[in-house]
Amino acid sequence: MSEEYETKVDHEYGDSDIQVLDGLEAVRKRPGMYIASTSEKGLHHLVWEIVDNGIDEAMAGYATTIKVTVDKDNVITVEDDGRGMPVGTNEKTGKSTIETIFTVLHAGGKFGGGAYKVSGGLHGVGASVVNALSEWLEVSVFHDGKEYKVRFENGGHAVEPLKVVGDCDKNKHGSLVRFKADPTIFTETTVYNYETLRDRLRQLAFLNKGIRLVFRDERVEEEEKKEHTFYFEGGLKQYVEYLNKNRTAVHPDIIYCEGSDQGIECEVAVQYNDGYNPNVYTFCNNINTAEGGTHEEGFRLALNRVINKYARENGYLKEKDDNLTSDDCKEGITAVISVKHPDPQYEGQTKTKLGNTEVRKIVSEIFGTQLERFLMENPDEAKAIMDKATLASQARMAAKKAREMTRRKNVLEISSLPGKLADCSSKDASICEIYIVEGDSAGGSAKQGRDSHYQAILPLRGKILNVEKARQHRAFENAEIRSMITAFGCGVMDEVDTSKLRYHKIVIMTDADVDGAHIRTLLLTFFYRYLRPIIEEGYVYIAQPPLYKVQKGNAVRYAYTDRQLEEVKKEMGGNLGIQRYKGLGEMNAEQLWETTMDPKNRTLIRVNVGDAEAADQAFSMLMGEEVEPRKNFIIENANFVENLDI
Ligand code: TSJ
Repeated sequence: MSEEYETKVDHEYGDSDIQVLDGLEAVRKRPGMYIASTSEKGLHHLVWEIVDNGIDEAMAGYATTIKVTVDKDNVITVEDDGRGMPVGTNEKTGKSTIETIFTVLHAGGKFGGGAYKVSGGLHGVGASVVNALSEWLEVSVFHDGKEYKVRFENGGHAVEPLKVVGDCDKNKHGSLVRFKADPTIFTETTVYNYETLRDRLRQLAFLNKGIRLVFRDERVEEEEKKEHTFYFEGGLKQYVEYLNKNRTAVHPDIIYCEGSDQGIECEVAVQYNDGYNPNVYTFCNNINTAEGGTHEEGFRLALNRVINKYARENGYLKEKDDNLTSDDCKEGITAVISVKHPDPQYEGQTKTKLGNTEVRKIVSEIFGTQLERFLMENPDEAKAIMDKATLASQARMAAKKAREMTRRKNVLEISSLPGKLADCSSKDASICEIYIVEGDSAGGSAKQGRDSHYQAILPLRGKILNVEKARQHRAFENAEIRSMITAFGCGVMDEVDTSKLRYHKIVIMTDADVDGAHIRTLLLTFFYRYLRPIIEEGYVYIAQPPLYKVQKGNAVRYAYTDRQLEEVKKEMGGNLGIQRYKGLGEMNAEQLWETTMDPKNRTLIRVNVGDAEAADQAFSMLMGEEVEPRKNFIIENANFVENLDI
């Protein structure tokens, strides 16, 4: 611990107080340099920064349980049952080790005794950053029947040195951190999101088998929702089971393997379902590597190699047949790959792509060997997988033939814009908007009402294809889908390049009824599956047309919710004419502009899918066949989109 500290701290000043002040003040001045942002996301970052330390202690084998509690006033408590942070004095600072860790930037970067510092990963900013950004923070250590405690206030300064504050059970041991995020830094919100905390803690439990994570939210009234314990002895195996719970598996047993090589741990779980899309989630040191990387490549290589080998040796592929492609092997797969690496290198646009080259071979060998054994030992399951991949291959080849025969251009090669598109005149994508409008009549009003300088309109006819239930070639044959891809201009699938996007706002504008909601979901599903970066990078919005028009004489007001209607009614007094809009088509061009398209008045909702797993769960539920979970989803997760006034 103190060695770590020595290598990191700059000794030039000699006066450690000044360094402390400088360090923490720098964090408070420019929080964006240390945490992702000061938005809701950054707020949750504080929790993960602290929780990671407890996970490290558990991964090192010293703690079994980590408990996270949110109080009514959004104070966070994180507690583990590990060894307890060292209560000694740090030689260099003359202060307690704990005070040093919480006040010196980077001093706590390598906490815990394990080989893998999850806190040294993507967001390893250290406990001192959390302290700097808290109104106050308290640390307790339970050890040898005593509670040691120190409290920080006022920009992260210890109120008094660490001291024994009382006795505790002599068998109790562990560390506890309690803090309140500083509302002058987190100006957007200091309210934690129940689902965000619960879902990430569940995910951490899946990723670290045998570690118990307890989530308690005192803000929740219902006792059964208040506390959740996540504990999975089966780890990733149970994760895949969870991910497939709303899907139909094509083989009962989950393929599960683990191993380690050169100090790198590797764990993989796989199960195929009857859908067409692959769902592959990869992690390094508990961090979701959304851009994939060498672990994902190793997995893909092994999957291809082993499936093709088995298919040839067991007569699923004849001598004359081509090999199954990577896409064939992945159709309908749900897979989670998790590696733990002592020195991860992250690359890519969002630094979520694992770069360590040795990982490719390690994952490929560990997974390949065990997949091969699984197929040999489970011929029934192997048959289900072979049938799945060979069918995918046949469908792919039939589609290719059909394309060649009609000489239809590949969707990626189409250059001319779709005829139905009323484009805008500006070519500056950063100000351009495209409205995807349901129906020709609403499309007509939108075309008339828009500001054609920067607003383009693309009317869609009827319902668009449910891509969750269709193979790729069917999607590319669909006229509505083709016109969206060409209009957006950013490519599709693996080739999406958002720098080529022609509009920085893609606005879905549908009726405020059940059909409208369905079309919206179909569109979002298509974006999610084929154009995911446009959602991830925040280019997709939902327009909010008014539900009511309230009139009194010449005065007209619009209401977007039932509550707003009540407010407007109160404000305007008696003798009102109230019209309920059933669809966009009932508004004339001017009204549509005023209420829904004019940046001065409109409310746009930015689509925010959080992490890929949550989004995928949402889509598979919304679009799947199981009705019950779908109902629950719609009731529980109204926060799938976030409100944004623009
Ligand atoms: F609980 C918690 F998550 F809030 C949290 C736990 C927060 C923080 C900032 C740290 C910890 C934490 C640290 N839990 N356990 C430890 N372990 C140590 O600091 C520790 C204990 C003993 C030894 C040793 O070598 O004897 C070494 C270390 C690093």
